[in-house]
Amino acid sequence: MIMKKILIIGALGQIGSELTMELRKLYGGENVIASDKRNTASEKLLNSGPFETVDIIDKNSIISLIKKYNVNTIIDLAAILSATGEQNPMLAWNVNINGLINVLEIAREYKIKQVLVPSSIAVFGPGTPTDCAPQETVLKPTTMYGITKVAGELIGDYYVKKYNLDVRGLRYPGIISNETLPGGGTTDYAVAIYYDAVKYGKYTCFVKEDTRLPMMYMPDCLKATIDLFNADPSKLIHHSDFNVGAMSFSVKEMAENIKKYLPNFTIDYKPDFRQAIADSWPKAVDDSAARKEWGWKPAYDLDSMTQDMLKVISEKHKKGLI
Ligand code: NAD
Ligand code: AKB
Repeated sequence: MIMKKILIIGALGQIGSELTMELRKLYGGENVIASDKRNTASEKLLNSGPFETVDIIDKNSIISLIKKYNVNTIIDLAAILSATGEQNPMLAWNVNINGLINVLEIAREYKIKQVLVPSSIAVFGPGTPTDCAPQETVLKPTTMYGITKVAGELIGDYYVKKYNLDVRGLRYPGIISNETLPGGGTTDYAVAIYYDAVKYGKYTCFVKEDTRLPMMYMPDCLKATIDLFNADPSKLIHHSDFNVGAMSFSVKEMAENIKKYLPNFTIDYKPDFRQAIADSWPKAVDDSAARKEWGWKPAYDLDSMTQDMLKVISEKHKKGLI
């Protein structure tokens, strides 16, 4: 078996900062090259393996890393998320689509073995059943971010069929974590609520209390990503577009769950432009294809996630880190 030499682009983001460390544990620090447009890598990341600055729009900057490190696997996490994407739609198109095309073309030209690129519940929109989005359904998103994610899935599957390139992707729900803050998405409220609950005992939410979306805790996100990454290719019917679910709750249910552990916690609501984005996404997803094709099974529910989030964030707060 050939040893994986993985290049992660967008490694300093919410998911990349944790996925990089997890993959370094599995494959060795020197075999996981972290890269990002920013050069603000943490000590932990810098001390555990290589870090390089790269702009996904600049194809040559990626090629030089492929050659320097003999890369055979690329994970593309560089993206402009839904809320920032609505402020700057052309930037979202450029990074999410032109960046991805650079990655796929390089993969084809340099005989890269595998490409992993996440999709999102943002591929859904009006016309998708709202209670539980099926794997195969109407994909007519209303955000530029969602449009780039639908196009990204289609391009990924095109490279599978046309060039026999091994491209894989999952439609992540909102990811909740406590290492790196999320970067400009609509589901960011589900992270901010825990930080503000610990720091201030109150939170002002930018979506209404009955807003219900699919969510996932970071340990499950890492597990889903690595399980799909290592899944037996002969078992995969889908490639770039797996629905993956874990939990689904309203903001009110989240707040009540937090109150179980912080009884004085209060919340109020000031919905902004992100309400319309949240309203365009389904409340839950049907992930039976992921369960069947590569054995997907989440571990965390709302209560176990809340307990862990509050424990970790409270420790950080006591140490003056947040
Ligand atoms: P993030 O915004 O936290 O991180 C993205 C990273 O990409 C940042 O570190 C940023 O500096 C980097 N980047 C931006 N432009 C770049 C460029 N031109 N060149 C190189 N790097 C660049 O995002 P994330 O939450 O870690 O998301 C990672 C992937 O997962 C994205 O494809 C996103 O669409 C997808 N996703 C995330 C979530 C979530 O809730 N976090 C949900 C669904 C899908
Ligand atoms: C966002 O809210 O934009 C992301 C996502 C669900 O893709 N967290």
